[in-house]
Amino acid sequence: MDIHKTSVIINISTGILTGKDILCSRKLIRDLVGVFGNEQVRAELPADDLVYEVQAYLPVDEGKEGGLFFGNSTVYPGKVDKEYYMTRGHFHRDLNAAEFYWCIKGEGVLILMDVERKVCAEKMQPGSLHYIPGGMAHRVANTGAHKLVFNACWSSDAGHNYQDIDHHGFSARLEEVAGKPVLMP
Ligand code: S6P
Ligand code: ZN
Repeated sequence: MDIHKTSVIINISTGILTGKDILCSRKLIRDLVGVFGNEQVRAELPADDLVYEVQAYLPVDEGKEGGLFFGNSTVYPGKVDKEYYMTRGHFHRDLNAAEFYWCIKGEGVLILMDVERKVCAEKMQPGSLHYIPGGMAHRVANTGAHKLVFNACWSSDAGHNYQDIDHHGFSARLEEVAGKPVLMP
């Protein structure tokens, strides 16, 4: 019997995925209208500044029950006014669907918000493992001077609800105050 190579390789030092089935997406400053608190400052930043990019390995169809998806996200260092560069954030469409994040490189903060809009946050550093329970919106801010890289694993039928965050945002923002990250209501 043949022993096959896998079609996807993860570089365990960098978190980067390689293989023909990897999807890539990027969010530039121009794509993030309304995401940061100070929209005027965002609009004045270079439009092609890269805020974050995501590699995704989706081995089964989206929506399939029982399958898993894998992602590698990189959030670049930067700020919009006092607010750190961060991901848009989302709830899963299935509020029962949890997710794991783990940090590979850099430093940051995972911001979580429940459906009552109560926010909490966890520090991300290489090796930190984060269990995101179902029903918690999640977003990641890079609080360091270098790239923040983290991997993720979530269920293929979790789905994504971006609308809620697009319309109402999170009830707290992560800002730099006296050189330190502070969650501001
Ligand atoms: C997917 C998982 C991550 C994010 C990625 C970008 O469930 O949480 O792969 O998609 O970090 O964040 P966002 O909020 O733009 O999807
Ligand atoms: Zn998610």
